[in-house]
Amino acid sequence: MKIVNGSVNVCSPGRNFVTLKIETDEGIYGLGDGTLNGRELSVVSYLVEYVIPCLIGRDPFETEDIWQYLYRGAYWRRGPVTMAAIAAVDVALWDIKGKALNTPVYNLLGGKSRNGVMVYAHANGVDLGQTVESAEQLIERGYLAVRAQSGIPGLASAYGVAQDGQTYEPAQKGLPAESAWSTEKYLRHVPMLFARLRDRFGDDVHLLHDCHHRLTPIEAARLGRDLEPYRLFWMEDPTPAEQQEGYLQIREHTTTPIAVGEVFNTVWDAEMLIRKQWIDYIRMSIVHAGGITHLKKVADFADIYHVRTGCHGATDLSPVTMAASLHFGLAAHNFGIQEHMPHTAETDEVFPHQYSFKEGYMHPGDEPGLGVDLNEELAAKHPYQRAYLPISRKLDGTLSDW
Ligand code: CS2
Ligand code: MG
Repeated sequence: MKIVNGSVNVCSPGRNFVTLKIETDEGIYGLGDGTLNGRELSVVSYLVEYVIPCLIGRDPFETEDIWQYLYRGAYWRRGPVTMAAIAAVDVALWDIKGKALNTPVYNLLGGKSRNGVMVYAHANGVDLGQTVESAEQLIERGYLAVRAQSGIPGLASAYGVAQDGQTYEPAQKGLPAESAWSTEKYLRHVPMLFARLRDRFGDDVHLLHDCHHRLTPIEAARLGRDLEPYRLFWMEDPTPAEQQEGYLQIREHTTTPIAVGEVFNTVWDAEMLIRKQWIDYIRMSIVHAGGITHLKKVADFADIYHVRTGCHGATDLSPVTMAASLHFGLAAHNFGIQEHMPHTAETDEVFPHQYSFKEGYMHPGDEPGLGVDLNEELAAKHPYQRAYLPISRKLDGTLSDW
């Protein structure tokens, strides 16, 4: 079998998605996601101008050699644009392999290690009461794990919290929106949220929280300690991780489990974090970390150090990535949990898929390949619209981490 064509679809059924389609001389095609929220067209250009021409004539079964060719062969390694483009190719090739061998991708990754993939959903509200209510609705729908984010008194908006009863979606059209941030107000408020949630729902439900890289290590250490009575499943992205030793400081002070990695691109962003066992969950995603081929290596490396997976699964990761993550999560021995932020109905129509949710778990389905498709005619009705993630500033105007 040979690759005969590659094309990139950019559509915006509610938000932007970049999808690579690789076609073969046997009529089998595969799909890969290359969406990089707020910087989508840079991946399109990387794929169209540089990557696709190198794929024509290649055997799509050679996922390892093609991965190395695109990573080492470019000389310029790593970074979100490069790794999203490599991921798009890699996932499309795994999809082709599964279809050609007439088996779901999870069988190519070691087969099923469990019956389903536990997922967590997002509860949020402008205040504690609304957040508790939102969590209640999710628990009633069958979720066993809930991430909770709440508005903070004195701040007009907060990360992860929807405005005006809309569904939360961070990227916005127009230039980047700016919001005000106060670490002091946040640190005072969050423990109260988890006290309320434990009080209302008891000990069985898994509770998670995302700090979105906004704290210093010592602030995160304090938050981790304050949250210990509420037994969180994890505290996510407590501090930026370019300087990996910051996580040692957090680790030394708290037993609250720590998850990080949604902005990482290769194992080198997490090598020390994993090897020194400063984290409990590695949250790298298939789309932003070079595809299934690389994430499998990261997970196998992490397994040695008792670190489990927790793949990023926000709405800016397309249904193609969701499907790939579910195949991966079903097979990986050290799977931890998978994020599930459901897509809009429009997105689900553009990307018909086999994956499903039941009683807290998701399953990728048993169709050959990934079990996800792209309706190109429908996609054409939702043209790309430039959008940006917001910017955050401290109360005195200093730019801070959003
Ligand atoms: C996130 C995302 O889902 C998460 O945990 O932190 O909401 C993240 O902000 C977006 O994916 C950015 O594109
Ligand atoms: Mg996050």
